[in-house]
Amino acid sequence: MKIKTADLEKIAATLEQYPENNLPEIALAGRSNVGKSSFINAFINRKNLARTSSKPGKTRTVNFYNINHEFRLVDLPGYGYAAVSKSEKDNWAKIIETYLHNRTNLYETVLLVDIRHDPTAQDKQMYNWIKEIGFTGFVIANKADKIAKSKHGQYVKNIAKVLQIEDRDLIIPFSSDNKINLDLVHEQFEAILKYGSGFEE
Ligand SMILES: Nc1nc2c(ncn2[C@@H]2O[C@H](COP(=O)(O)OP(=O)(O)O)[C@@H](O)[C@H]2O)c(=O)[nH]1
Ligand SMILES: [Mg+2]
Repeated sequence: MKIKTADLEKIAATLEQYPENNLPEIALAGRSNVGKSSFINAFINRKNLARTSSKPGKTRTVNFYNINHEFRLVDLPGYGYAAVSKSEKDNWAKIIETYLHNRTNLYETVLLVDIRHDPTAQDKQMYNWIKEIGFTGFVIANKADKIAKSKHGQYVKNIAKVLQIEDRDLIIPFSSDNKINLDLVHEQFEAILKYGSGFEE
């Protein structure tokens, strides 16, 4: 995939603020700090269009990145931030639910996890949600630079076990640091855009 243009098109706090649903979208879900913003930067080959942080963020917005005026990558608010109140967690769930359930131009929602760790209860919940809506269930196993390449298989196997994924090819080891499998991710996303929406028409 050739990235010609990439812009942060919209930061939306509510449904009314979403951009027009005129382009296909691929959304990224995952824990706060798992590397969603870094993934977007690596994907578009920019240092910091998407703002990254070493501290778990409290951003509660849906961020729309327009790529090539052809599709959007959508950065969903991260979860698992320990120090939030119940009402903030409910608010997070509402924001994600509103996006997932109303976006007819949403082609896939991809889950990012940390390759080194067992997916958390919230990862499992998010993944089940993604599958229930009817998406394929791609998983980006991020921060793969932190373990030896020879061990990627064994960590992928573990993630597959915890998330109950039969087809291990759905899980792609990835790193925004050393860009491992960036080509594969580009191909995968191209295929998603080509084969169309997971939404029931
Ligand atoms: N080593 C390594 N660090 C990463 C990777 N992706 C993200 N990080 C770091 O993890 C932290 C959180 O990243 P960020 O993209 O802001 O996560 P987000 O909260 O999911 O958007 C930052 O300090 C990043 O530099 C990766 O692939 N490898
Ligand atoms: Mg982020």
